[in-house]
Amino acid sequence: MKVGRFKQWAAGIAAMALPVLAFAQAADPKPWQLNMGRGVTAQSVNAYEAHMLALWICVVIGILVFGAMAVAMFKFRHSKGAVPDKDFTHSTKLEVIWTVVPVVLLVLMAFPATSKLIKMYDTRESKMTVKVTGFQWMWKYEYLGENVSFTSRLDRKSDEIRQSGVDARTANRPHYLLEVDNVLVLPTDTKIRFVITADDVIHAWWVPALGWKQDAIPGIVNEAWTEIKQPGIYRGQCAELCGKDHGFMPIVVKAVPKAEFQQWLAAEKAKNAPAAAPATPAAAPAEPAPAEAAPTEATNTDAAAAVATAG
Ligand SMILES: [Cu+2]
Repeated sequence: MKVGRFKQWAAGIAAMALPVLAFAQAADPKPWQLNMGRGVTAQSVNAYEAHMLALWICVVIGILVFGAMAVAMFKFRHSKGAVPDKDFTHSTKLEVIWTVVPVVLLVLMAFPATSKLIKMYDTRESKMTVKVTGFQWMWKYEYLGENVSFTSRLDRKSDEIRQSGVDARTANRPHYLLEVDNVLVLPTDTKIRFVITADDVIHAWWVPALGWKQDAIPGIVNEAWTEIKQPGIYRGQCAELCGKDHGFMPIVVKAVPKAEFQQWLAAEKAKNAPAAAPATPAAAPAEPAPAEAAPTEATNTDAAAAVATAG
């Protein structure tokens, strides 16, 4: 009987602990993911480690407190002949302990958290700057000093599905509402500074795999930085309730090795520099030529220009 009950408890505790133990999360959040993701930047790993430190401290405190409660409830109960101590009022020693221990724990957690936060806001020695501007309801990206800029908005297919009224789960769109027409291409292993603002209302630029979110506020320029360690596609969303289409201004970052980024940038510059004016309205849907430089996402400026002129 006793063993059976212990097994039940053990199974329950194991079930609660399992999601916590599932550390190695992928870069992008997954449906039903319970723990925070590790991300792909030093900052996201810092945040993850601070979170895990606090989590494990909470787990230990939880076990001690609930364990003490369980012992008190099961061992010292009326049916076992326990008699309440009617003279007990307080214990100075205990009160000192349960004041000092939490203070010490908080101070211990504050030291690593503060040094991580200071690093997070240090944008010095960045190698390039991207200006991010939030609009209702899209993002504009400018590679400062490079003469490359474009807008990035919800992909047409997601937009069609959401406006068609069909159940999106039946529409077979893998990254429904998390796909854009023009992705933000960034180099890996490069400290990139972001200056972030907005044109109309407050938005917030958030890609979980990068480890931070930053408000985009009209009239104010906020700063952030990133250094992406591994190539890949990382998705995010506007994280500030910014109007009726707040849920439809996703962010897609494509991190590529430095050399590939330079090729992409050169191709973008070449597109922007000569004779950009007459080509824009009709060029977007057809776009035959520029496929060789960066096969997947080479459509950036054409579509961007079309979007810019349309909206
Ligand atoms: Cu927004």
